[in-house]
Amino acid sequence: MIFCYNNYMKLVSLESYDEEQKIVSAWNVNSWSSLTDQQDEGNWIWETTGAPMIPGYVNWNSGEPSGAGLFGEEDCMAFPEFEGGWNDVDCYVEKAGICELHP
Ligand SMILES: [Ca+2]
Ligand SMILES: [Ca+2]
Ligand SMILES: [Ca+2]
Repeated sequence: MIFCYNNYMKLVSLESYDEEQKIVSAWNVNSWSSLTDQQDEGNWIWETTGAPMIPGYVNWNSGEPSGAGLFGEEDCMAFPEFEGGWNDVDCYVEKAGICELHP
């Protein structure tokens, strides 16, 4: 997300339940994260850190990631959605983006 890069930050990566809860309670907004499987469908990577999702913290809603976009494969992860966890969504949808400082 351009806004983040312009401010020396990157789109948020969630390393733990604790981190996610702090972010959700601070901003209470449906936001993009840096988790994406755009490069390789089904292979989720935190783009900001380059870390693969597995092994690591995972909080998908039940039935997600569904890869069920009308015009795409839902390659970007947004949170919190529906049950409060993660959902894969088509990347062109407009949402807020929470940035994280990565010096
Ligand atoms: Ca983080
Ligand atoms: Ca996908
Ligand atoms: Ca989905």
